[in-house]
Amino acid sequence: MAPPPNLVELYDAARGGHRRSLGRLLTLVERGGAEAERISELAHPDSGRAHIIGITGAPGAGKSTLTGQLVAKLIEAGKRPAILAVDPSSPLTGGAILGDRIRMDDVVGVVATDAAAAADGPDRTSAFIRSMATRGHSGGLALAVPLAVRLFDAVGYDPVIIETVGVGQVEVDVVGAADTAIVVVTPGMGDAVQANKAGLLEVADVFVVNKADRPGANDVRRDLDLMLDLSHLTGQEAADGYRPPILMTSALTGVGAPEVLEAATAHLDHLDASGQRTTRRRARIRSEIQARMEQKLAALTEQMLASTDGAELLSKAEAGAIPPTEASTALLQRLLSGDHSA
Ligand SMILES: Nc1nc2c(ncn2[C@@H]2O[C@H](COP(=O)(O)OP(=O)(O)OP(=O)(O)O)[C@@H](O)[C@H]2O)c(=O)[nH]1
Ligand SMILES: [Mg+2]
Repeated sequence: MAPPPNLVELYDAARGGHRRSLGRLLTLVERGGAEAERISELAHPDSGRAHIIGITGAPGAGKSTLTGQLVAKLIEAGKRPAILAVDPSSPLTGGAILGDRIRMDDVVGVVATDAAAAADGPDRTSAFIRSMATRGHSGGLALAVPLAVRLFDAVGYDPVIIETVGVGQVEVDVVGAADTAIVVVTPGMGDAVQANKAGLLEVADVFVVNKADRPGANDVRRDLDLMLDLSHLTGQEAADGYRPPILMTSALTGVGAPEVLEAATAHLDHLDASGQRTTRRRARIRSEIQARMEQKLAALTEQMLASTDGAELLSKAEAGAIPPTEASTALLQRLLSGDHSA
């Protein structure tokens, strides 16, 4: 076995701009467990600065293409963005990540992810693009994404952009927990209505109607505007009167991308001015703690059921000698008293 990586050295190197070290840390973050927790401790004092931007929308809406354009503009502006592309880990879409990378790299040009990572030297000028698979762990995404974001932030990337497909609660939550949530819709197929159904309307801070080069883009814009009017009427719009802007883009050519960045920055200014940036950060911390506790409790439950005591109570209940309620209460009591090792 290879010796365990020295996390302090890796972290210091990553802070110094060493891409490969950051890549190794991210792999450990993705894996979870004690090393991920140690990385969390190391990153803690240095994080809390970056603008966290979530980008979501239906499959194929152009999220990656748009992200590539945003990244190119950010680099031009002297920024150092990190991109976390969350792969829903479905066998159907698993192959899309490579495509994502290629498309982003096409736009970003020299910022080739793996090539730059392999170049091994310090790098303080380009973007870091990482895709993260969730590997079927329902809790994996909820734990690894927030830690990866904190790590990017701690080693000096800003903004940190998270791309997720807007299907499924966890994905929507991840983006909703960002400082600025960008929801991408496209012309056709009642996309605005779909976004509404997926719960994306409520989390959106900025709307992007991408593929504006296609017919129907103005219809989507109007639909979104109407829905925002309605949510205003029903009291859903934020009490501070912030209304998410609706921007038109054509990500293939980059038309509209600078305006998206301006809107994201304006939204961050609004959060700072209204004190809501703190509120969002608190909500993120709370939900990460909750996710971590739930995951540990689930693991302890498994451990308890596999223990001698657990197996005994389990087989009693299975044989009908005691009801499942009694078995679960007894096991929980033992778990909470810390007695789950046997
Ligand atoms: N016409 C047109 N096509 C676009 C535009 N933006 C993206 N596309 C195309 O739409 C397809 C999907 O783009 P992606 O950027 O991969 O979309 P995505 O939302 O990241 O897709 P997933 O990550 O697979 O959900 C690609 O073929 C793009 O070239 C646009 O503004 N106009
Ligand atoms: Mg994509």
